[in-house]
Formats: sequence, C-alpha cells, structure tokens
Amino acid sequence: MMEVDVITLFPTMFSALDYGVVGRAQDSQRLKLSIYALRNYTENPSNRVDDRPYGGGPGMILQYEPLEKAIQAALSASSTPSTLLYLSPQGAPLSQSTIKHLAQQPRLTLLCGRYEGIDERIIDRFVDQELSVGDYIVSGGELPAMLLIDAVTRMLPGVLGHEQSAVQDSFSEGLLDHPHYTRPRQINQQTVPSVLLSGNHEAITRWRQQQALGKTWQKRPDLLKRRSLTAEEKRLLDQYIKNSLDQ
Ligand code: 4HQ
Repeated sequence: MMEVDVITLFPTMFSALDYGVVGRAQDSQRLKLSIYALRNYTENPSNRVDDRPYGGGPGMILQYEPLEKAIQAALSASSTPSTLLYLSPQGAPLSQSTIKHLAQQPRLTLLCGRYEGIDERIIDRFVDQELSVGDYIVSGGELPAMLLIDAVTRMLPGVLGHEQSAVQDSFSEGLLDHPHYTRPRQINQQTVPSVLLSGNHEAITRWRQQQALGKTWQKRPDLLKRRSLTAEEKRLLDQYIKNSLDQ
C-alpha cells in the first residue's frame, strides 16, 4: 500500500480522486490518502496563512509557520519515511520515468501552494523534490498534485487490470500511442484500416508499432531524438515516411 499525504488550503478539491481508477485504488487499500487542511495549522486568531512578500510586489505568500506545523503533523501521523514534494513551475518537469520512480516509494507528502507561492525556507528545509506539470501557470498546486497522484496510482501493483502492460508500453517506450478503432466498421467515408479486421495478430502488432513510430515522428519528433531505434523500428518508420509522402 502506498501512503500519500496532501497539504492544501482546499481539501475538498481532492474528492475528485474518489472516482475511477484512483477511487478504486483507495477502496481496495492500495492507496491511502490523507488530506491536511492548512487552515487547521494556524495559531493566529484570524486563521491567516499568507502575508505580503518582503521586497514588495504583487500578491501574497504562504507563511512558513502554518506550513511547518502541517508538515510536522503529516510526517508524525505515520512512521513510514516520506518523500516531500512541492508542485511548482520552478520544478523539474514530470515525466513517466519520474512517475515510475515515485510509485516505488512507500510514502509521498505533497505540498500545494497558492497565491505567488510559499516561503522559500520551507523548500530549503523540508522539500526533497520540486516538480512541475508543465510550462504554464495554474492557480494553485492542487490540480498538479492530483495529476501526480493519478499518474502514480496507475503504476501501483494491482491497480490496473490486464491493460497494465499495454498502457505502460505506449509511453514508457517513449513513443505516442497508435490509433484505436471500435464499431462500427464504417462511418460515412471513414473506414477502419483493413489489417485490424484481418485476424493476423502479427500483422496487427507490426501495424500498431509502425503507427506509434509514425505518429511520434509527425507530432513529437523531440521524443524520437531522445530514443534509439532498433533496425526493425527504423525499417517500419522509413516505410511510414515513404507512404506519408504520396498520401
Ligand atoms: N503552480 N506545475 C503557482 C503551477 C504549477 C505547475 C503551482 C502555480 C504553485 C504557487 N505547479 N503555485 N505548472 O503553475 O506545478
């Protein structure tokens, strides 16, 4: 079982994780989520958690003290050693390989920032890894934290059924997925590629591998530059590129 603690100003947002794959992982005790409402760790009469930035400028900063109290409460609630993560645009970009590494940890503690961010001294003292969900700005760390929890939960043993190996394949091999089709066979002029109806499983596997390589070449050439191709993969991609020239 993996333990995940979340420290947030908006605890009710995490009810989004009661659905689908992550909801079932919680029901089957493969994921134990503990949500800490930052507002409960204030000691001032007005329950303030933020203050103005030293040096001036717009917006507010989450203060050190309530964050420290919430972190200490979370860490002392279980004896399992935890990796403390802070979600922010200054973090290392989240990748499937980072997700797989995180899924092997016994416990994660996620800090969700709001406003302009958190007092840097929290990062210096407590944060093991600062992670980003992408080069854009969202209103708080809650949605990024939920993305991370979802992606990590899918990698926990027993969470996905038979689809697990296939699902792992598409991105962990560093390629985009191949196209998918289901009934009906024809919609107006659009038909399903005949190989998928052939019953020839080797030909289907080869076609899917070729489509994955070709789509990656067309849409995400950056991914191909990071990955070496086998002789067979080179042959499949060359053929895809040749065919894409006449169509
Ligand atoms: N924010 N990846 C600012 C993000 C973000 C991202 C979270 C906004 C932290 C203080 N987090 N708060 N991108 O934009 O993780």
